[in-house]
Amino acid sequence: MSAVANDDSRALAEVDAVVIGAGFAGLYAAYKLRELGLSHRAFEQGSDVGGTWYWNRYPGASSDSESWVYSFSFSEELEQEWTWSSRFPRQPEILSYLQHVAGRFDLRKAFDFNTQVVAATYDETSNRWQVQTAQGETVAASFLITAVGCLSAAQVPNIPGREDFTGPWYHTGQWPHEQVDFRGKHVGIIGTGSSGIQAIPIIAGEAEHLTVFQRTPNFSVPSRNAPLPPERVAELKKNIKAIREFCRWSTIGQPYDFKPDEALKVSDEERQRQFEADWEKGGFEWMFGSYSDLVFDKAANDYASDFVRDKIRATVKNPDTAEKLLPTGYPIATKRLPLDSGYFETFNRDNVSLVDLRETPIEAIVDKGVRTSAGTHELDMLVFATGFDALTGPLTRIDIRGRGGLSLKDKWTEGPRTYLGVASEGFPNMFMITGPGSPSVLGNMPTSIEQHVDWICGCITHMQQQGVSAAEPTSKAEGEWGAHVKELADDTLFPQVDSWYLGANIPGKSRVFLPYIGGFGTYRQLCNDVAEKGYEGFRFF
Ligand code: NA7
Repeated sequence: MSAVANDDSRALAEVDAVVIGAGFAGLYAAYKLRELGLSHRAFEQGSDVGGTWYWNRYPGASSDSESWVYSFSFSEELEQEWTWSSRFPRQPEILSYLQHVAGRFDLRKAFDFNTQVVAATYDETSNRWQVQTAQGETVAASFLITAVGCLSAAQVPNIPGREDFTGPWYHTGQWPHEQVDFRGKHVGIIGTGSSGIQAIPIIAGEAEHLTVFQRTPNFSVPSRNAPLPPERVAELKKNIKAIREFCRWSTIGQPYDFKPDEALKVSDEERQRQFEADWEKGGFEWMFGSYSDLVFDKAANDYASDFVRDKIRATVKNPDTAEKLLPTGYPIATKRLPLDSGYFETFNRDNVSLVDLRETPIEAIVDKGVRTSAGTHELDMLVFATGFDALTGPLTRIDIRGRGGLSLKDKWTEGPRTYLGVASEGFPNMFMITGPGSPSVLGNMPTSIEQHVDWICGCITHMQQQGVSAAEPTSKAEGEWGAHVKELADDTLFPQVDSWYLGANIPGKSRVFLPYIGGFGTYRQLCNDVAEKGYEGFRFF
């Protein structure tokens, strides 16, 4: 490894590390690699930094984590100088933040933008990754660090006739940079996950008419987003160190955690009082700062599910529409719980109609709209809020080949196999930031990302100290980790519903619970223990 990072590593054909992606993960990886004195190059498909927040520019796009923790903690100066305007930051503000970070720490110089990595092949004789870009360059690197995001492979469903639609259409995860003007238009939106639920109220406020095509009714909790007054900002900045430390060891990386009480052990009155009080606070805390049995016990979860269903009935004026919007048949939060700003209220507007696809399925997209079994809904524009090939998709769409030409995609046919969600047997020196098998999407992403990058850099430092050039998890460690991830998920209610957590939204994808659900703090401790034992579970050569 080179002792000193090259100041202008952009020109190098051989570096210590290649990073893929310029979101939170790629930026922090580039920062840390430079700190370690490792030469590196980084590639990003977009024209600038931002990752998720570069691509997801749809109206209403917002983080569901509170702004003061949806940010980096590695620099106290950064924490103190940046001021968030609201509780839940919106896409433009997060993008500005990441642009600020890139500028402040001079991180852009590591990146080639508008450059897509299409393949990475491990060369066993040189212990080097050969990383190929669509632009025709090949770079050799000792380490391959993927910072490709968990929700970056957009999924446009293969509905017959999609190409026949004559109006403009968009996927929320690949939104154009220029403003999309919905005024005077009849707009259709397919999908009522987090993205749809954020976008629908805003589009409804602009469009002549909005038709919402709903396949599975979703639970949603009010975000109660609001501007942050200066005194609150000052208080947060004063206490930020303690807040961050709490997040690091909490269940979902957030500044709150499950209560010690159980929903099944308190009286009906107490439970109702608590649900109501938390509902007024808004945010994920309603669920994940609530009773500790909600995600484990169906009867406990039923109380929470019933509470939200009652709220929907009380909000939506038309009883038929309310009935169609009611999520039934699965426990709340087992599909990713959205936060909303007036989602259910939107269905009280005269210019919004709801199509229940369980009653009248889509048959085809036609030139002028969407045809269901009940007839054609004429549309000028169509929005796909149809989600992503989560966690594995961003990795398997790159042709990654490890020892003996083993393809990652082939290895993961029956579901991803990783050790700690950070490495995979057969792929030496490939480190995945928030890969499948790590907590990742089950909480606050920047908390997960910083922990992973720090841990990966710790492992690389260990290798330098030991004078070894390659690290790879053992088959035993990987097998045990996979079994542990599955066992933890099976103890919860999560596997009871088809969701992207299980890959169930992608035709043909194996049904495997993808993230580690044992909690951010527990996972952090496990990773620390592995490191303390000389990176137990890895073989070095
Ligand atoms: P999600 O949560 O995967 O939601 C996708 C939505 O699109 C969901 O309502 C799906 O219904 C619906 N969908 C998908 N394919 C179809 C077809 N073919 N026909 C009709 N409806 C369809 O994606 P989001 O972008 O909202 O959120 C992803 C994450 O990004 C989010 O959770 C945050 O972590 C950030 P289904 O439920 O499958 O019946």
